[in-house]
Amino acid sequence: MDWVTRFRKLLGAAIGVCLVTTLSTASSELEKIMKKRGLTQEDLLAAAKTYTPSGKHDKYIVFSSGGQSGQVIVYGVPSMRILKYIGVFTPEPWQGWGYDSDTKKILEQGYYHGKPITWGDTHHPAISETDGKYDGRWLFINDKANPRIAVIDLHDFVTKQIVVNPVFKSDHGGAFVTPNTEYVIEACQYAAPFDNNYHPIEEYADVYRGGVTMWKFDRKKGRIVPEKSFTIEMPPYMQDLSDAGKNMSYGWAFTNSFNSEMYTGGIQKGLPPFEAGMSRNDTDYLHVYNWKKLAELAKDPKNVKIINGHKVIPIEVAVKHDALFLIPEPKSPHGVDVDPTGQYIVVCGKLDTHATVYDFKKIMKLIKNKEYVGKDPFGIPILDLKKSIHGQVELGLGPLHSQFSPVDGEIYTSLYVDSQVVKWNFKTLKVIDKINVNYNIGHLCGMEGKTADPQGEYIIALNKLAIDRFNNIGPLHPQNHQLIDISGKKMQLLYDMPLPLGEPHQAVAIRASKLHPEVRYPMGTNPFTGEPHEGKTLAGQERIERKGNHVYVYATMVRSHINPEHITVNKGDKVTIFLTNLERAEDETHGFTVDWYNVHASLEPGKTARIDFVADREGVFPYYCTEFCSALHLEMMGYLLVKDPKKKYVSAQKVKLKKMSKEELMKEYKKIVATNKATDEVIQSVVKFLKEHHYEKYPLVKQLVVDALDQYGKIPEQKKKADEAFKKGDIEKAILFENMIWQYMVKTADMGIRAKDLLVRKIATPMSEAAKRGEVAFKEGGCNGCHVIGKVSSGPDLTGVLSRHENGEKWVFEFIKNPEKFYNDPYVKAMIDYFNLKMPNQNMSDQEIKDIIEYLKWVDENANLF
Ligand code: CUK
Ligand code: CUA
Repeated sequence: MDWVTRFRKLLGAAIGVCLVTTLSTASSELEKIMKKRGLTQEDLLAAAKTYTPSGKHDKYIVFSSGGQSGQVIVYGVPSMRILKYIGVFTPEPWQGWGYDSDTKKILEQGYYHGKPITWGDTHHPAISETDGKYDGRWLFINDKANPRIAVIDLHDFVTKQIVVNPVFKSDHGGAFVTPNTEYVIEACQYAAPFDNNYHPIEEYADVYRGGVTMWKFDRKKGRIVPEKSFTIEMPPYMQDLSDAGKNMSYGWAFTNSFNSEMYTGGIQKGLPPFEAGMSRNDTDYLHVYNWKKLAELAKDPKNVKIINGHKVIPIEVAVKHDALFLIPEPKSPHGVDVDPTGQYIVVCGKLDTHATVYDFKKIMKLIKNKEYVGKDPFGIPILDLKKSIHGQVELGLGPLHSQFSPVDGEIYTSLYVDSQVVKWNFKTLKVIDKINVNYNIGHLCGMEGKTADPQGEYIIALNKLAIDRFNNIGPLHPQNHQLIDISGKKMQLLYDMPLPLGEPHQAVAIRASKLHPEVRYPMGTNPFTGEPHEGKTLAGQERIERKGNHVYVYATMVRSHINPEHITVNKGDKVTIFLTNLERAEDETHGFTVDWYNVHASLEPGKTARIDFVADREGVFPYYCTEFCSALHLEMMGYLLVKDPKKKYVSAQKVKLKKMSKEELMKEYKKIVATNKATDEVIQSVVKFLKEHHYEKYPLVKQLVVDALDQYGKIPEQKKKADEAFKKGDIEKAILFENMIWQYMVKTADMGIRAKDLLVRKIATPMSEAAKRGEVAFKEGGCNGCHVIGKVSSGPDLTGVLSRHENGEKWVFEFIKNPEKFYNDPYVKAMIDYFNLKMPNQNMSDQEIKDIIEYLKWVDENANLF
């Protein structure tokens, strides 16, 4: 009855607390470690600002592009702990992403001209906004290589949609959202013909085009609506990054470019390469366009051309309606960032050492007065650079991207060539501070740093190169995300995080408090529709159905079995397996795979998934759960048996199995029934405790109790089956069902005890620092090997021990210090005889013993809880 004893022990087990040492011992210990590891005071300060103790959570959540992995990386700030890789454009095996039929469908949405694409070049994640502030509901990200945009639901951190751009052949300036997420902006990068035909490079200026696609987002459905989306045609200037105006500049958007030269390369013909021709002019063009007006225009068929089934607003139409303008910008710029008020638009030079600050008010005045300095070859009015700007600031070499802080005018810009972050003021046009980063920073990520409500506190430098920062792991190094504290006057570098998925161009950070993800799905949900899955299967509904040569399996998974456990099909059959995870318990995910068929599904609590394959090979194929979900996880399996209908099989049964006698069976039956009874008593005592102490008042405890009772609720049905079998005289079967009951009890007790521990922590009197240390000493010193608080186990219960002896504290102190001296004391001798064990000398220090006594005092104060 090992388990029952274990639960009894656990029941009384003391609760865990973190290690706290006195300040003086701590500081000498600290000095020792500093010396040994060569740490400075500044290092310690940095550590204190990032280190996040076990169980503590981060203030900010970062969504980083996963670069060429085509995924999104989720991590916390300030801890820089990676929390998740979200499968987006490419298969992600753990999540079953691309290995079950439901997720394959999403990946198929991203097939480019019908071709499966299994990689992506993600650049810019964007969080959905309301009034220019993050609302934490959706995330968007682009794939530059195959112009696509993905929609990720932040209720479950799962990709729900991929759309392919119908006219572009690459994109870069996306995903960016308009202030109420009306549209998701996707700007083209490499100009190409909008149709899918051959056009010689000599026709570049005539046929090749760039542009910006405005993808309409339906917030209620959480999906992009392609029919309501449109593209604004633009000259083949190689549009680059974009940003939407906000507040004052709401309704407008800005996209820069780097090839106003319309240079077409030709290195193989003896011409200078692209890089020379594209950076020839001193200026390129910032595109300024009124998306709000263009969206209205796009509704009228007169104003659009339909290309590849998609609405395109021609340049002439945009110009005619005063909705598209150009302003020169210093050569080959990169980032364009709108400040929180919407008045200032900061463009970084890349090849120019300056940042240029445009003033939206000035731009609007020029537009209102139709004050143009000319037109480009496509007839787009050009505004005067000098008259549009607030000013320019020399920042350093290779300025790329910018982020804002809550301090008025304060802005942080990355310097790629200088490997620095520069803090400056875009209003006063003064540089304030610079910090070196390692090395070659691209984007930088502020906390909500590009919203109308930037939070300041930190900047993350997203460095392209790591060079010497980490252990050498071969020629391909990780990328380096560096956390910088910007709360003080000087920026302080806090932490280096190597990112093994490159190249993560951009990351966005949001306050964790703004995210409200679910921990489970309503039972039988298809996460991609939010509706009950076609294959939703509840307990008792498991079945195998055949329709012609298509076999449908409706299966369930719950700790620790898959139902059904045998699936027999004919070679050549199509097989569909629907799987429902019946768990309600938080984090009880099961995985599912079948040998050889290259399928895998991740089944989070409540989810239903579908798997399809053709049973094209004869044989025996084990299937099993791929998550270590319980102690009997390895037993969570079954067999797919594929037989060839054309073959005759001869029986191979030769092994004679020894049968148990009726008496032996009865003995085993009684034993398991008794175990179940004892376990149930333990469960009932926990339930009693929980009820008496009003567990329902504590949401976290309540959740655990609900999870526990969910397991417990499965017992009556099993009991019925056990009793029926017993009545029929099938004791063997009755034993098996009783065993199943015991499994459910173990799971109930497991969670019930966690609930009780948590509850005790909530209602007990607070522990003094000394008592906390005492508890640690009690556990680490091994006292709890024999003494269980609240229970008699291999040694006496210590509740009340301090009042059991005259001058109790002194007695206990002496006894712990020198137990040997007491072996002949009549009381101690009686104990030794009773337990057949002697209290050993644990060589505790005086301080430790004193702390343990403080702990025992706390135990006595809370004796009613144990
Ligand atoms: S880009 Cu990579 S550093 Cu794609 Cu936003 Cu600038
Ligand atoms: Cu379910 Cu392992």
